[in-house]
Amino acid sequence: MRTQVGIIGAGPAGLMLSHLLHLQGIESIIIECRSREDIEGTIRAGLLEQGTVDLMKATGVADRMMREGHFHEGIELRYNGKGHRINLYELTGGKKVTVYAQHEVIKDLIAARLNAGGEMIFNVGDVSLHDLDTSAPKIRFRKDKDGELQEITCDYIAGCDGFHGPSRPSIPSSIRKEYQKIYPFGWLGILTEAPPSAPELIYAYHERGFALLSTRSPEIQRLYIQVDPNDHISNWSDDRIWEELHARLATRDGWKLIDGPIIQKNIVAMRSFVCDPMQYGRLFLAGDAAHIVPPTGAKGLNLAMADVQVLARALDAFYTSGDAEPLMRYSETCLRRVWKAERFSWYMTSMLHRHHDYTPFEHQIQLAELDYVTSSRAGSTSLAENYVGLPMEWKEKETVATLR
Ligand code: RFL
Ligand code: PHB
Repeated sequence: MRTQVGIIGAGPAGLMLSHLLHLQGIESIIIECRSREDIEGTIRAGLLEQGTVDLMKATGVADRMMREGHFHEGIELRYNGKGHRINLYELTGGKKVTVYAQHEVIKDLIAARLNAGGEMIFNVGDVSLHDLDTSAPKIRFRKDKDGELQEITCDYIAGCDGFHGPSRPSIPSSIRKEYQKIYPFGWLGILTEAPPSAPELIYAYHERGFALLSTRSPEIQRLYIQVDPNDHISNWSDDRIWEELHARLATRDGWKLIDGPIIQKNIVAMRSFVCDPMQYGRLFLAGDAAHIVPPTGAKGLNLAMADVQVLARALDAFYTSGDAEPLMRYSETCLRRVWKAERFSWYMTSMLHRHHDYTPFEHQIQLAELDYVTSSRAGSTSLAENYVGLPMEWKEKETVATLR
């Protein structure tokens, strides 16, 4: 097999990249180790930045999101039994965030690729990358996990295979610098059949630990609580989960959390991670393959979408005018945004979680930080600007150019 861009992984990064390349007349093949049903059913992210929504709209994959998504103009930060609204819309000059589940984005992108005759091979096994420092890099894999070995010869390879995929380790370790922080807490996430308890997301700091109230639809809600990352889900009965949620989200003004049957629950660990550079020879990493953020800032999927926009534009420059400069600068361009999202995600995580190793002094500093961001216009504007998503790098450049 031969293609222009071989894409490993059918997550948001791989699927959106393939979609963007198609719109630019560049062909690609996606290979994915899981089944279509599996990736379309995996519960993960829920919050899309304005830029991600704009991208989906501009490229014709937003119809269902516009009908079924929830558009929020603010979020609430809750601590000491009181809620404080951050008016994202007003503080950012009219930007919003959208709640629309990641697996729905995946379904929409797969449908768009199939409609356009795009090639996606699911259920592959034994994926490996070869000849990355030549002009004909190759991907080898087995169809249906253990079928015959197949090979795709490509002009370029996009490693969109998430944190555990084979792409990043294919960059020689002598070239790769990795930055990492492991947090001493995880999130227990649930889906529950209940109506929404609040019109907007609530991020709560409580001495028993962080809690987050999010939504999915008028009938299904998504909630999270901070737990020990090594804890086992079997230790968490539904009653125990609700008891914690009620305690951590309680206010002094009679607000009521509406509970219901829990239909899904799991625990995820939290880390921050960056791989620098995000490219080697003709391999380009995008999304979780290159960087991980803790979910408190809701940035992971959005960063993946930002990376592939940079990559699609760079590949377009190469194929239309032979200009390889944007490809050479891919890593540098992406990492500027990545580090700012890393900073924000780390900041939100540090501010909102209960740190069991903190001294009483440090707990007071945490409360002072919450008081500052919720009472100072400068503080809440900074949070709002980062939360809705910073502008894309080339847009920043355009702004600088206009100012000159
Ligand atoms: P993905 O989604 O992990 O997709 C990678 C794909 O590659 C496949 N793969 C392989 N394919 C072929 N061969 C191999 N050897 C392969 N190895 C792996 C995998 O099967 C998979 O299909 O990476 P991508 O595309 O970079 O997308 C990243 C996002 O999925 C991730 O950052 C977000 O889910 C993070 N995240 C959130 N991001 C947001 O922007 N907003 C949110 O509200 C948000 N909430 C969250 C989150 C992540 C969470 N968890 C589960 C960690 C909430 C949670 C709880
Ligand atoms: C979600 O709805 O899953 C969600 C929302 C906001 C976050 C993380 C996850 O920060």
